[in-house]
Amino acid sequence: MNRAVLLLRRRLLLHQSFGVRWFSSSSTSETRLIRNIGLVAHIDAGKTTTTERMLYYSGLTASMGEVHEGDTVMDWMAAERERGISITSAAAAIAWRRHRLNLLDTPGHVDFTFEVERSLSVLDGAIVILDGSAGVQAQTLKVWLQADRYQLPRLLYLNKMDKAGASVEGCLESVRRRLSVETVLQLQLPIFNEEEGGRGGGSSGNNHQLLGLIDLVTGRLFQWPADHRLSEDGKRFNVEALLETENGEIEGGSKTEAFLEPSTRARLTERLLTGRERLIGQLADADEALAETVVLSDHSADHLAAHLPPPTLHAAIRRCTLARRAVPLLLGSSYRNIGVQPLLDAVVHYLPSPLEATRARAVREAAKKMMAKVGGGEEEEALCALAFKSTTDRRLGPLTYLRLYAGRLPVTGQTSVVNVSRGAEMQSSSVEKITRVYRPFADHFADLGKEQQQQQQHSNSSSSSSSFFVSLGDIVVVSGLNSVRTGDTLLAEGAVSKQQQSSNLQQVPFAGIDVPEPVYYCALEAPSLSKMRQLETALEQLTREDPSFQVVLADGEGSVSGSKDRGAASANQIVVKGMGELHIEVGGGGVLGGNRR
Ligand SMILES: Nc1nc2c(ncn2[C@@H]2O[C@H](COP(=O)(O)OP(=O)(O)OP(=O)(O)O)[C@@H](O)[C@H]2O)c(=O)[nH]1
Ligand SMILES: [Mg+2]
Repeated sequence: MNRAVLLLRRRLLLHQSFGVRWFSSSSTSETRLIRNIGLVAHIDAGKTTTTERMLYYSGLTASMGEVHEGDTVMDWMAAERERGISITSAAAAIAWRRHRLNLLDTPGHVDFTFEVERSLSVLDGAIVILDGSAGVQAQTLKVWLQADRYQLPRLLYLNKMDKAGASVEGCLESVRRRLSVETVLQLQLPIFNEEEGGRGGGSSGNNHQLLGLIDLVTGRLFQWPADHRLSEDGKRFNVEALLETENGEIEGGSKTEAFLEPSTRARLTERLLTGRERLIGQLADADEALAETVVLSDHSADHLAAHLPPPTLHAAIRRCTLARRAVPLLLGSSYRNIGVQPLLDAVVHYLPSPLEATRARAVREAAKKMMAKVGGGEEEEALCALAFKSTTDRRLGPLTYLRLYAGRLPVTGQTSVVNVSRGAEMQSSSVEKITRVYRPFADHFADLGKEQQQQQQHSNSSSSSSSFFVSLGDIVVVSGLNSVRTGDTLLAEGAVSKQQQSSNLQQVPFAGIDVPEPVYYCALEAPSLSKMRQLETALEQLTREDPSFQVVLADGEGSVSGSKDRGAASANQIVVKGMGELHIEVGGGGVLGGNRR
């Protein structure tokens, strides 16, 4: 392991209790506290930069990674660091406000669209990031439509608000026009230095320096000190309440007493009230319960803007977001460390738990119905999981990423599962054993079974190890499933009768991932026949890990492994299909190096 990787490891603060404190025998109480969220956007909008801040502010990392420094946790592959772009979706779990956020940082480049697709297929909500100076771009539209297909509630985050050309109005206009979103709920106003009058900010002579945000829901101003040492890289910021409303706790706020000049305070409060009045009007149009509150209140719009309590607005925004009647919009500059904590708060407040997500609920119901039909006689709700990614870790071997749609998964012992998508194909048996369960942190995996045993030894607990489970709705990585491929559905062995295990079962409705058709082809030639087998094995692994990468023999026959009977002229030729030149180049990596023509 090289020095840079060791340093990176040190930055990751995987304290032992992180995973274990989430287990219990209750199947749904933890599920309510889970948010499975993807960051999706056009290339370079700032997904990885934002995710790095999320890891840091949640306490998972001791320092922040930067894409241009090549030291991020999420862009961990050598090719990602060299090129400064994300190539695979990286997963990491963080704790925020007593919730667990399973984050998937997806790539924005069009060639890696399958990474977005497989991520969205298992998520319950998304943060769509825009470059505040560019608005909606080609790939923004693409990921938006993908999220529509999976019925995902989402937040919009206008990043890069520090750039000179950034404009909230311009972005709002392009969101309405290009994404056809009727109701965008702007929840914050940006504060730039030309209007700043407090003592906490700095002045650089640059007229477009983003200093902070006004939160229209809670009526507070958040201001980040310009000196990043004072702000501990954005961890600490000043908070001033502009309205006399009941507010909840503030995560990361360091100073809550008044720090603004009276005239600045009056001007910002005026802006807040105008924004709040507009927000309440939009919510009253989109949400019946809030409309009723407004109608019954007997107060003027001005009065309501100043006095409507934040929890009433929170609840209305949440209802509208979950029902996909509206999309909340937040602002910031992740690179300048401004706005990420309020974005995390918004994830907890407005995006659904697995119990509330439309698609996840439908899959769970369908899985329960299917298990009732093929019944192995399990009384409790049995495990149903979707495999959405396979990878090979140098240390741990083949790993499978799972999203649990029904039941729960023990973290110790072995769990036998039936691969219902591949029952007929698998010659010996469709049953495989999950041997270990991990929580992913990009390319690092925390063994939950080991953590649980250590914790038990520590506390001298007498409770049986089998009472620790990964909850319904969670996302984990497991080992032991060597035949499982992306998109396969797994059911607990006990939920499927012996007879049914060897027959061809149907997929659980809604669980599955669409693989896009390849659009770019290239021919490969092994340098010699003896190298051919090596090349085929490497390509086999590649297609298993990335199904949008296909391999066809030059004579047009089937898969790599079916390559026996070829004419002498094409004996060492293979056609590789992918989503674009970059996909083939990085997907092949060392495997294809120099062989492309
Ligand atoms: N000025 C400014 N630059 C930013 C901001 N956020 C990110 N960047 C820069 O934008 C570039 C791209 O950032 P990334 O975080 O890699 O973007 P991404 O969306 O993850 O990119 P892909 O994964 O490759 O699609 C980097 O150079 C960042 O430093 C911001 O708020 N302001
Ligand atoms: Mg990225």
